[in-house]
Amino acid sequence: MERTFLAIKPDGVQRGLVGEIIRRFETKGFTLVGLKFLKVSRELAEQHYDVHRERPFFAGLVEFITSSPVVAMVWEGDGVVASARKIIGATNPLTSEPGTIRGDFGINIGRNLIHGSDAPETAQKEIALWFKDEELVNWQPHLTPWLH
Ligand code: FUP
Repeated sequence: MERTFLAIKPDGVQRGLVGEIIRRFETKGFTLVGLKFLKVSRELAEQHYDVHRERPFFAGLVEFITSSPVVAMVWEGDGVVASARKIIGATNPLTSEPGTIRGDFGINIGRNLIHGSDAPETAQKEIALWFKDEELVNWQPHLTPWLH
């Protein structure tokens, strides 16, 4: 079953949007298999955003993501990587559609509330970076037959 990595960023936590954001994935029908609340180390932040290392916004991005706690999660379900990206919305909240998390709650590209893996291969790397195997729970909700 496909899995994706999602992280509610410091702005989402500070603004009290943790419940609202989790609700959207839960009510869609995806399954939560990993969840933790943590202050991100500089090392983890730099590894997570390694592809952006040469970009002008890299230092500010690392500063921001390490500034205050985040909620790191792994969600499971058919097509969850692409579907979660749709639920999250476009990178710049000013252009993301209303109805998406960023479209409903954000205005600033540097404060866009949540991260979601952009492809299944990236998801696997990010899950391995943020979670140990034993922190992930293999289970199926009893509701699953009603969703398929
Ligand atoms: P996304 O996959 O939608 O989170 O977006 P990217 O991987 O392209 O960017 C990662 C993070 O870098 C964004 F969430 C916000 C930040 N960013 C900026 O601050 N400025 C930019 O011009 C682009 C991205």
